[in-house]
Parts: sequence; structure tokens; C-alpha cells
Amino acid sequence: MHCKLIGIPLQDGASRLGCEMGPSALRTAGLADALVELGHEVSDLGNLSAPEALAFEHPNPVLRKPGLISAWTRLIAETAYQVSADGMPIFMGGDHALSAGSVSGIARRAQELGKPLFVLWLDAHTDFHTLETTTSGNLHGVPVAYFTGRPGFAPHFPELAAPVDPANVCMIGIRSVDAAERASLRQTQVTVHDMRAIDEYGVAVLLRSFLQKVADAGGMLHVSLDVDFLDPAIGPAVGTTVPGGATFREAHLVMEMLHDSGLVTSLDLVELNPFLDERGRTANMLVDLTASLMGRTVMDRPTRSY
Ligand code: DIR
Ligand code: MN
Ligand code: MN
Ligand code: MN
Repeated sequence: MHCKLIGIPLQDGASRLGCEMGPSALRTAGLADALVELGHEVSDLGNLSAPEALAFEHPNPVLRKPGLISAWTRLIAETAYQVSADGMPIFMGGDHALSAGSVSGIARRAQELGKPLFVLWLDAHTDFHTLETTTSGNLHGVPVAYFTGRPGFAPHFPELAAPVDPANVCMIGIRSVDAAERASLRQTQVTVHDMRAIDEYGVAVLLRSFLQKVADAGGMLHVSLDVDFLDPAIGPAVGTTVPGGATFREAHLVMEMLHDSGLVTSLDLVELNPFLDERGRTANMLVDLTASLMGRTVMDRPTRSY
């Protein structure tokens, strides 16, 4: 596989500054070498430069830096579309607002290839606010609503070339949902597996049925990994820690099953805030998880195991 690393030093979607150091921390933790060791070709395309903020007027007064996030979304979507012509793009964040761009750009590519795009959202949060409903104003809380085409983003955010079908979005790890998000999720076909579902069924059962759906549809699969999917004990470097997250073993199993499926075509690594890390352990964890996604195993597996 040809892995393309794209650094996106976007931090203004989150309330705590520091995610702009995420791409550097992932490089320092050895992401490229870990992929090379697995036999992949790796191109590090460097970091995108911050765009100029657009003029932006909106009745919701709490929105934080909406003109800047909108400009980033346009830039990232264009980049994602371009780099996905071949190989496997890995978007190194940067906060989760970047996924408004990465997913919408990949969706445009998928449409051109005539394939349905599926999204696996690994996160404590559903990130399903709109510009109207967010009360924090932090725009890392809106990307899923944006790329699935919920109303209210036009004309402030770039028009979507290809909205993602909400029925093709599966969320795992969820444990913090605001009331407005819950209400709009009820009106969609997004699959939301909260932590209770993991506890009751195990993460493998939940993921396997989604992967089967992607495979049956001949789809492309984008994985968006928010650091706060992980339990804070193994991923402290995030501004919005929520207790009760995925364990080391659950997170690795998810990545290993994703690898075995052969379905993953692009990846976001987001919300890493190195300023909050402990001697690089969260950055190292993300590199380890990415290595598992890209084929690192303990023992050989003769057959696909999803
Ligand atoms: C909360 C927290 N739902 C908000 N969101 C996120 O501010 O809208 N934290 N994405 O990581
Ligand atoms: Mn998120
Ligand atoms: Mn989150
Ligand atoms: Mn691993």
C-alpha cells in the first residue's frame, strides 16, 4: 500500500489549543517508520498551511472561528479529493473539525469511482451538531452533520459534492451526546453504538456486522479515529477526555479487524493534543493502532477474521 501522510495543523475547532502540534507528535512517534516496517511505501506530503478566514455571518453568536473553519474545510476537502486519486491517505490532525473536509473530499472521490462511501466514526462524541444547535460553539462538534448533508451549513460551509448517506455511517465508542444531537440522530439512519453496546455485545460483534455491510455494498471505508475514543487512561492527550472509553485491547481488536477486512481506504487521526500528553504515550498509542490497522499482527491469521 502507498500511504500518504497529510499533516493538518488545525486547532481552532476545539476549545483547548494544542492540536496544531498533533502532526509533529505523530511524526516524532515514528508513524512513517512503523508503516515502512510493515512493507508499505510512505510519502509524507508535509503540512497544509492555514488558509485565510472567510467572512462569516451567522445568527448563532457562540460559533468559534467559523470563517476559519469553513476555509479549512474547503482546503482539506480539495486536498482529500486530490490525494485520494491513488494510495491510502492518512490525515494527521489537528482537531476533528478537519473531518468535515477529509470525509467530504473522499466522498467526492468515491462518487467519481461509482462506489458508496462508508464512515466508521470512533469517538466518545457523535459530532452531530449543526451551526444552529451547537452551544459550545466548538466546530469539532459538527463534522458528521455537515458531511451527511444536514441542513443549515449552506451557504456558510462549502457545498457538498457528494453527501454521505447517513445509513453508511457507524459510530462506536459513544458516551457523550448532547440533547440536540440525540434529537437529530433519532431522525437519521446513522448507527450509534454506545459504550453500553460494547459492554453487552463486545466490539467485534458490532464491527463485524458493519464491515459485512460495507463488503456487501462494494464500498470504500473511511475511518475517523478521535483520541477520546480511547479510555483516558491510555489516551490522556485530548482536550475532551470522557471516562469509560475503549480499552487498549478493544482498540487494537478494532484496528486488526479493519485490516483483515481489506476495506479501509482512508484514515483520520484526530484530536491529539501533545501539550496534554504524558511523555508521548498517546502519540505512541496512535502509531501502534495505525500499525495494527495497516497489518501489524501478533501471529499470522490464515483467513479473514471479520
Ligand atoms: C460537545 C463536545 N458535544 C460539543 N464535542 C466534542 O462541544 O459540541 N468533543 N467533539 O471532542
Ligand atoms: Mn470527535
Ligand atoms: Mn470526541
Ligand atoms: Mn498494535
